[in-house]
Formats: sequence, C-alpha cells, structure tokens
Amino acid sequence: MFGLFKKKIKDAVDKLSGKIDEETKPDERPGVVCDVFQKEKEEKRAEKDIELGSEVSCDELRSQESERDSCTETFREEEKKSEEVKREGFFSKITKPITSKTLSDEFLDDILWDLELVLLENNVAQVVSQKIVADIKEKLAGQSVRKSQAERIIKDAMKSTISEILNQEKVDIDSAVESAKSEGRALLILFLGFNGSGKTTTIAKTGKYLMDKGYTCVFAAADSFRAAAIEQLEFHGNKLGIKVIKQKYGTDPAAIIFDAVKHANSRGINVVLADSAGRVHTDRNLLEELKKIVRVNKPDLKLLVIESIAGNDVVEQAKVFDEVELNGVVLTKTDVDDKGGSALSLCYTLRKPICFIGTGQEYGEFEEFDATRMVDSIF
Ligand SMILES: Nc1nc2c(ncn2[C@@H]2O[C@H](COP(=O)(O)OP(=O)(O)OP(=O)(O)O)[C@@H](O)[C@H]2O)c(=O)[nH]1
Ligand SMILES: [Mg+2]
Repeated sequence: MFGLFKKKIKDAVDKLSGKIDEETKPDERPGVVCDVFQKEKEEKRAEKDIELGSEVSCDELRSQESERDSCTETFREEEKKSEEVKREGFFSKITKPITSKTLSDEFLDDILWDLELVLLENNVAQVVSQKIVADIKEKLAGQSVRKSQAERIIKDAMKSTISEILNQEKVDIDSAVESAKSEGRALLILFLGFNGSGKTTTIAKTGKYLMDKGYTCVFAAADSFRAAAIEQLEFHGNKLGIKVIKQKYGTDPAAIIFDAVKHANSRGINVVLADSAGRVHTDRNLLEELKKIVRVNKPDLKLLVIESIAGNDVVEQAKVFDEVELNGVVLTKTDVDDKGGSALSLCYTLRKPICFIGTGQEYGEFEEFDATRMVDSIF
C-alpha cells in the first residue's frame, strides 16, 4: 500500500539532504596550505644539505656553521609554524561544517520546492504540502549541518508534521456500541459518500468486523434510489447472515432507517448499519436529503466513505459532506492507490480521523487505520 508514495518521499529526502551536504561541505584549504608549506620546507632543507656537503675553507666553514645555526633556527621556527598550521587545519576541519556556512532562506526555498512537488504529485493537497515544507524550513533555516544531520532533521520534521495531521482523536466504535447498549438501544452508524466510493461494500465489511467482535447487527437498505442497490445489500446480508431492513424503491431513506432502528431496538440488536445513495457533492437536493436522514434519525456516527484514488478531489468532496458533521472517514481502495496523499489531505482538511481503510474487495480486507504504523512505514 502507498508503495510509490513511500519511495518518492524517500528519494526526495535523499536528494534534499544531498544538496544540503553540498551546500555545507567543509572548506579543505587549511589542509592544502599545510601540505604546500611542508613541501617548501623539505626543498629548503635539501638545498642547505647540498651547500653544506661541498668543499670549503676554514673561514667559509665557520661562516657556513653560523649560517647553519641560523638555518637550524629558521627550520625550528618553520617547523613550529607548520605544526600550528597543521593544528589549525585539523581544528577547522571539525568546526567549519558547524560554524562556517548556514542554510539561507533562498537556498531552502529552492530545494524544498522539489519536495513540495513530490507531495503534490502524490495527492497531498497544496495546503498540506505547504505546511510540511514550512515546518521543515523552520527547523533547517540558519543551520549548518552535515548530510546525516540534514537527513535526520528532514525526516523528523516530516514525521512529526505528518503524525500531527494523521493523529486525529480516534472514534472508539467498541465503546460507542457499549455505551448505546447500556442505554438499552442500538448504535446507529450511517455511511455516506460519493457514487461508487465503496459504501455498500464497507457496510458489509463493518458488519463482519462487528460480528467477529461478538456484536449483532442489521443493515438498513436506505439507498432506495439506485437500481439494484437493495439487492446488492441483500446479497451481502445473505452471505454474512445479517438481516436487511428494506422497503420499496423510492421510499424516503429517512423512514427506512427509522424502521431499522425500531427493529433493532425491539430485538436487542447492537448495531444498525445504514446504507445511503451515492451522491455527487454538488447536488444540493441529495445533500438536503442526507441532512433530513440525519435530522430524523440522529446517527451516533456519520462515516464518510471515500476512495483513496479520488486524488485531490477528496478534499472538495469531504468539505461538502461535512455539512452533516462527520465523525470520521473510511478510506477505501487503498490497495489500488500507490500515492497515499489522500489520507493526509483528508485528515488535515476535515480534522477528523480515518477510522478504517479498505484494502481489497473481500470482507476481511478491511483494517482499523493506524496513523503511527503508517508514519513508521513511510520513514
Ligand atoms: N480494490 C478495492 N475495491 C473496493 C474496495 N471497496 C469497495 N470496492 C469496490 O468498489 C466498487 C463499488 O463498491 P460499492 O460498495 O458498490 O460502492 P457504493 O459507494 O456503494 O456505490 P453506489 O451505491 O453506486 O454509490 C465495487 O466493485 C467494490 O468491490 C476496496 O477497498 N478495494
Ligand atoms: Mg451502494
């Protein structure tokens, strides 16, 4: 899942830290000066040896001896200087990367643009990618860092920003069921969303998930609008052994859900899972119908079922559906989405948790969303 997204992020971080490494490379010049000085000193020593080795008179010898003494003095001084330069070269090699060059705003803007592009290409909404990039810039600006440090700083900054976005307050379905139970009633969960996003399949998967936990459920066939929608839910109900409460096509969906809740409450059933017709977020009539369902039945949880592959459209869709005050999101078809940015965009825009993810067409291909696991798997 999200394989390409993880790879692209990793590549972008590598590229970024490589550029930072180039920018903050230590200046090697003191080491070079030291080598040149050493060479000069050796040449001088060789010249003196030749001079001292030739045939000379006593006077010349005396004057050469005094010259040699002064030469030895000069060599000592040169040697001392050389040691100092050597020491300075070594010291500056350690300190230079930390103290000499800092990462300027212009440099960071330039290199972080690449990262922003990667995020945008992977369905991370612009506001979200801008926030991630701004957070990293804040942590790097004015610093002078080595490659390994840059990599760590970038990864930590991205990790903390992405975790912060994904870690919305969880919807605890088990406690919600238990709390409804203690009030002697069934918990009502309404699934809503765009056409074909996976609502009916998700209801079937949630039914199986709850039954596996020992809860009893009924389905409310409240998509009385689309041809064959009722039969589709009945097909799942029959397979799973879950009763479907239905009426004829064209019946008010609010009334169908009302009946299903009454049925569940009278039989001590724990959860009512209500289907609804797929609607385009721009169709005001269908949105008004949705609001009526909510007004009449007051669902405990309203979950938006949205396709991971819908790309940046998810943000616009989600905003409109949030007019009914969503409690969370089910992100479907993550198995066929390599990008993964939708999860981030949704959480950031809605400030609501992703409760489940659909990872395939089978009932069992459905998991509770774990933000920490997702972040850890990216980095
Ligand atoms: N690969 C994959 N396919 C899925 C997933 N969830 C649903 N689907 C498929 O998506 C298609 C549409 O699913 P439905 O459950 O009918 O969607 P819907 O939102 O109820 O559709 P409408 O009622 O027409 O609005 C079906 O072929 C499902 O099998 C998923 O997590 N992964
Ligand atoms: Mg459906």
